Amino acid sequence: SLSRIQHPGLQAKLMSADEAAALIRHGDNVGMSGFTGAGYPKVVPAALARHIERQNAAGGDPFRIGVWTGASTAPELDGALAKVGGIEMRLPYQSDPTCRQRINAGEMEYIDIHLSHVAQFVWFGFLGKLNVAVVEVAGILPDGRLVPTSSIGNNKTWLDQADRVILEVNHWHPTALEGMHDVYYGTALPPHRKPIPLLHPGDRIGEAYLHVDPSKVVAVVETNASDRVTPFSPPDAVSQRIAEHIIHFLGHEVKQGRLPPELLPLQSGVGNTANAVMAGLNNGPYTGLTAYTEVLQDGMLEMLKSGKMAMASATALSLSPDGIKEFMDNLDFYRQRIVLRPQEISNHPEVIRRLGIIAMNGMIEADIYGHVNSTHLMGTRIMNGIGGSGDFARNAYLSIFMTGSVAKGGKISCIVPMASHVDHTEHDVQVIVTEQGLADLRGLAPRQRARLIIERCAHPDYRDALTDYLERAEAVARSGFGGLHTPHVLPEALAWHERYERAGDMRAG
Ligand code: 0RQ
Repeated sequence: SLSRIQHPGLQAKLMSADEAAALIRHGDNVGMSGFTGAGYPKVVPAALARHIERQNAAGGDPFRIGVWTGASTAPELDGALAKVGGIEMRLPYQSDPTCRQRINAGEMEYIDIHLSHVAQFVWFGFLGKLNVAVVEVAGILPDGRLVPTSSIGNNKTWLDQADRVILEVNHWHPTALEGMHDVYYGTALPPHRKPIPLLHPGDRIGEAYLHVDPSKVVAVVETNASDRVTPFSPPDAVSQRIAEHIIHFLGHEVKQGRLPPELLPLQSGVGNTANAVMAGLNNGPYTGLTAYTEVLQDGMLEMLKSGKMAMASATALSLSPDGIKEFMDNLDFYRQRIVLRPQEISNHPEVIRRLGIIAMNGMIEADIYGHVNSTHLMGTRIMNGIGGSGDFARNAYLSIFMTGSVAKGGKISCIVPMASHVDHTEHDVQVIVTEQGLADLRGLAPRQRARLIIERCAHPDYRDALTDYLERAEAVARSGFGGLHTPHVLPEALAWHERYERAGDMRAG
């Protein structure tokens, strides 16, 4: 087989992961490839972690770096570096248990950033200098252009902005990926920006390859290792009910003439619930569907396969082992139906607003007025991050948030008097869905929203307590303390969370 490294100058830079990792220094900001477990470097981060561990064991100076990515990666990257205390600052999204634990223990800093903002924040210089890029690619062409992998994320920006570049060429990625990507190089800085010429989810507006200045490449490492693959559990009863409510609602919108029969491009978040909604749509009456999303999971792959979905745009694939096999076995089919783009385009507010996306994202909790918390448990502990949910929710045609009505076996209500952290304000949340039902909040004022959310979405165990809270809040306002627009009993607004932290149960007793 042809070598995957066809540029002679870059072939001359082949070395081991350990040698490459030794080129990263304490204090460097390192831009790594990787998005939801796809296309992250597989061996250099682990080699760096071993190096840091040895240095720590020898009692040397602390060695810590900034780790910037597309989104979440895998245990070999986030897990390995967090475990040895090697991360000073992490951004913009993570979902690794060790990372999470370190961040919440105050041992590691983390900035949670809208995924569409990251590239431009780096171009603007808002985040400081990017010193190193560690980017996984599927191959290097004779002229030095790079064949992207199962994700693009922020790779274009890392390769442009870093002083030193380390490439991991992973033989596991099929060469037939070539041609699936669309890397838009027309981004400029304000005040010189022009409209992004993307009018349909399938439009190709850029190039199939990433560019790098070969003189910046300090190392090339070869690997042959799989992306992180997580099997999906079959949809549980709660996810299935949520999916049914959403599908019923979309059907109603079509009947009312507010959605075309083929709907509008779908964005779907990560996880089992999102996957269940896709499975539901795949069994539904719709054809000619499209997706303009950031992560493409198994559910969408099945819709492409069945022909219900005509095409899908994303920045990363996040497939189960079965999904990967299906994808690899039928790459010629999927290459004509999937476009992978940089995340500043997959999540671009301009494009999302223009296309009119139906956004469907998971949440941790919502309050009675419709403010949504996607990121923090009990207001203080980070779970993952806002990811792209804000990019889509604010700019979507329809913004839907979903969760089970309770968590931890009923000890937590996911509908609360006041959200303990707000990622999406009432202004960006049009529909809330739980297995109990769906609240369509469009055109409703705060107290009307509250009554509908309690009636439709709250679990029966918590419904009376929420109604009681709302009524007492109204009484407090009527007695002269506060307003009736968005009434609260302020000293009680977060009492449910406080009770859970103290007693392990939000229910009074
Ligand atoms: O914890 O596993 O320890 O029991 O939170 O809950 O129900 O499995 O939810 O997997 O759908 O994730 C918001 C985290 C939901 C996700 C979030 C506990 C619960 C469980 C997970 P355990 P579920 P999901 C595109 C869009 C932000 C990013 C985003 C997310 C765990 O959807 O990260 O939308 N979203 N990106 O027990 C305390 C509550 C709780 C709670 C659930 N109210 N209080 N704990 N849990 N509700 C993708 C990207 O941007 C990359």
